[in-house]
Amino acid sequence: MSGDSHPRYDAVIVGAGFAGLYMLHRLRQAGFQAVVFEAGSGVGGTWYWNRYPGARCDVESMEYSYSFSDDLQQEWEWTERYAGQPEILRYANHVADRFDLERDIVFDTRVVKAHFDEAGAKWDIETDTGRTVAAKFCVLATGCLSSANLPDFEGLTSFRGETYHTGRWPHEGVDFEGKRVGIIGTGSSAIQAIPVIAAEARHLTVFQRTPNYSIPARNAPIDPDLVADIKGEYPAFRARNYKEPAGFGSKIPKNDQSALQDAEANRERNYWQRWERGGFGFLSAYNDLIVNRDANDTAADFVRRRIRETVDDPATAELLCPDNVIGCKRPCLDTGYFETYNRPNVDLVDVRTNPIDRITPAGIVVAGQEYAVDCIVFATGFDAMTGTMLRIDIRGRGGLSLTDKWSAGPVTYLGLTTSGFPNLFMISGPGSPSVLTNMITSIEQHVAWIADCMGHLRSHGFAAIEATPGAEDDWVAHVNAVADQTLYPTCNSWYLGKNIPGKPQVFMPLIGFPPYVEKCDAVVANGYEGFELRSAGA
Ligand code: N01
Repeated sequence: MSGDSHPRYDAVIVGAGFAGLYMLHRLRQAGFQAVVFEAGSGVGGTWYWNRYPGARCDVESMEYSYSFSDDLQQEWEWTERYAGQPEILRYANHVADRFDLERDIVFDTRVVKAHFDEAGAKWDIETDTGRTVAAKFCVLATGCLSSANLPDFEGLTSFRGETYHTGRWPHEGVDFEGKRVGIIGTGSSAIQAIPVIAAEARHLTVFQRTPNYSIPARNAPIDPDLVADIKGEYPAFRARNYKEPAGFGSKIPKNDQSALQDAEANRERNYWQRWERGGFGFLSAYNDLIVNRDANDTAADFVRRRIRETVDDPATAELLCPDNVIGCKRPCLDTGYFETYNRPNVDLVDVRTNPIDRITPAGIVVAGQEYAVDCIVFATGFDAMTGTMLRIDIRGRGGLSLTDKWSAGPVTYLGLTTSGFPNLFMISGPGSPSVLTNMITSIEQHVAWIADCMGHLRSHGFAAIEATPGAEDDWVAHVNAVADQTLYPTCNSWYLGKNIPGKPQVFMPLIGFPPYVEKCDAVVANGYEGFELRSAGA
């Protein structure tokens, strides 16, 4: 690709989710010319695609929103403690309108190639609609959970009924009334969808490979007093959240004590209070739940007892009881999930002991038995964190492909850049806290860092910035060392790539938001330490 005769921008941004929208806004404010390419027909990213029944955020509404505009955060009114997908999508559209973003977004257009032209110090970018543009910078705002994972089940294409993936849900919705539905998977998406589908369908069969812990969300109409309190001091509230390990939850009561040092009766009371409050605060009950297996067992055991108490049929309850570490796979929040198994129209099928054999024209076969269904919902997750980037043919200096560079797992500096790929930025990339935080908080921090970096290059006359291999190696070692101090690497989670056959198994996100922010700030304060800044022609 030459790109020389094609439109030339300061930056191409890939994706118009929360990351791409804010990146565009920030770059415009800084006087850069940017264009966004978006595969969907509208803004919203994750919230544009994931329209399955029951889809809802599990970070509370007053926190899962942009902080960059005080007018925006003061004026927007959330209706529930946790916003549902339609409301979050309305919010994304409101932001796009309010800041007049759509005029620089090209919809229904997927970036398929991004090649770095060393001589021209620019990225040549090609889309699936045949557009070619050039830009000094390329920003991947592609989302951590945007490449749907559809396992390669034998016979899948022979199925006569409809199939759906939670992450690619039809915009017009699906009518399950009178239908026999099969759902494969019991992750966050399924745990939200199952109670809603069960209430509508004639029959629901859940195919479960790994049982999951889930904490009640206790969703409710938003408390107007809480809204007034937060809006009375929104910037200070955001600043407190910024200091939290996951960038949210400053209102959750903390307890800097080991679970093993508390008396059993106190511990039980503590877990109960948090269970009743609902939400992620359950996992903040003690300071060692994610680092000490014995401590973790006390919380895991509490949840297993709640499952056994809730689910009437003892055999189903046992199947639903997880035996791994609580919190090392992404924790789930639910509304009536375990209760759903008491409905007469819901069955649970274990596909851990006997994996799904195949799909037939009429249903799903496990251990030689066919479960007849009219439609199948694949709640089978995503090729997380790297999948979407690697589906683009990205080539850096010397034609090095990102796929080759990351063949043993993603390698980045700060989760923002990767050496060999000058002027290429990732928002919430592997090696950054991203999926272990409130995504919008992480996105805002990355966008600000990237926009400031571009401003620095412009004002100092640099043509390119690139991570040094040494800084990158040290960073990868750091991300692994932090993970190895915890129980996170012990589960078959998508954090490790274990959900995708053949994917290299590396713990991808960095644990701990505040130290990460300090590191990013220190890198800048030390003159972009760990990066090489090049002048034109150098
Ligand atoms: O996907 P998942 P998800 N045969 O990967 C199973 C975010 N999110 O879409 O665990 C049988 O968690 C798989 O089984 P196993 C959140 O970060 C947020 O539910 O690999 N089963 C698992 O049960 C979340 O973590 C929100 O053994 C197969 C399921 O499919 C992330 O998105 C809501 C299989 C996939 O679970 C992804 O969640 C929703 C096979 N071949 C999602 N392959 C909120 O904010 C896979 N499975 C609330």
